[in-house]
Amino acid sequence: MGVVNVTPDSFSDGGRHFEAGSAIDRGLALHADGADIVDVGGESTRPGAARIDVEEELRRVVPVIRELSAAGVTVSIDTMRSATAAGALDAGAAIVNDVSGGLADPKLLDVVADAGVPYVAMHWRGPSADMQSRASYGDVVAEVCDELARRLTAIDAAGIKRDLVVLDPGLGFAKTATHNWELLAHLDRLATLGRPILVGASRKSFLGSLLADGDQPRDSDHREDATVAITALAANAGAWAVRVHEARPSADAVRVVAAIGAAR
Ligand code: PMM
Repeated sequence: MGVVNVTPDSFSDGGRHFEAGSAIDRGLALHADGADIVDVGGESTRPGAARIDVEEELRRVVPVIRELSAAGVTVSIDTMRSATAAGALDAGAAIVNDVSGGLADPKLLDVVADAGVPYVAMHWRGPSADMQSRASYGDVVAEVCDELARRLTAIDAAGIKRDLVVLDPGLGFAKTATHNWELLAHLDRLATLGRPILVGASRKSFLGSLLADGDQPRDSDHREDATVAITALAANAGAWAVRVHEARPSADAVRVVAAIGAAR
């Protein structure tokens, strides 16, 4: 899954694809580089981010989704809002990627149920503005599994077919670096929920901390090799997809893992 953030302020690619034309070009390039899905988002979820209104979110994503889906790209819409999900599906999006797992806007689950499309439910504890204050766990893997299991119950109740649901541990969302590493080390336990797993580690700040030079975190443009290492390990652990800013290196890593798997 390749990322196109049509935002002025996302932490790693904010501002680079804020004009529809450049966002469309980026989506086409990700697709050509091996992304099976292009994830289009109009609202930044970086820690501390403020919300934008729904009209602005739609204004950002709809033209991009329309062009990419017309060009044959499978598009997911990255949104927490039912109205944005509905507008994006009308414009041709095929998947809804909801970082709130249906918690931010419960009507979003109804939109997904009516459309009968695949749904990515991410682990989330609250809005980005103050989410890091919720990064408190006894056993992070057990609690993320429990909270995702509760989301599955709500998703079932909304009438979304189980076999259309993908789960995501939500790295960096109400999680410290230690929490992220614990979750990556135990993807097998997340898989016991019985659904495919999406991993979104690409360029996140825990990689900047890992690769820091003294107390200077590695900047987000130089976290790609570490991102690809996670792609290989996640693929080897059976992840369904990784959400990444550069498609080619991760697509290559997935092919390496598949070749070794086939030889095994
Ligand atoms: N991370 C971000 C945005 N959307 N969606 C899913 N499913 N999983 C994630 O980990 C995730 C996401 C934030 O990263 P970005 O600012 O680079 O898009």
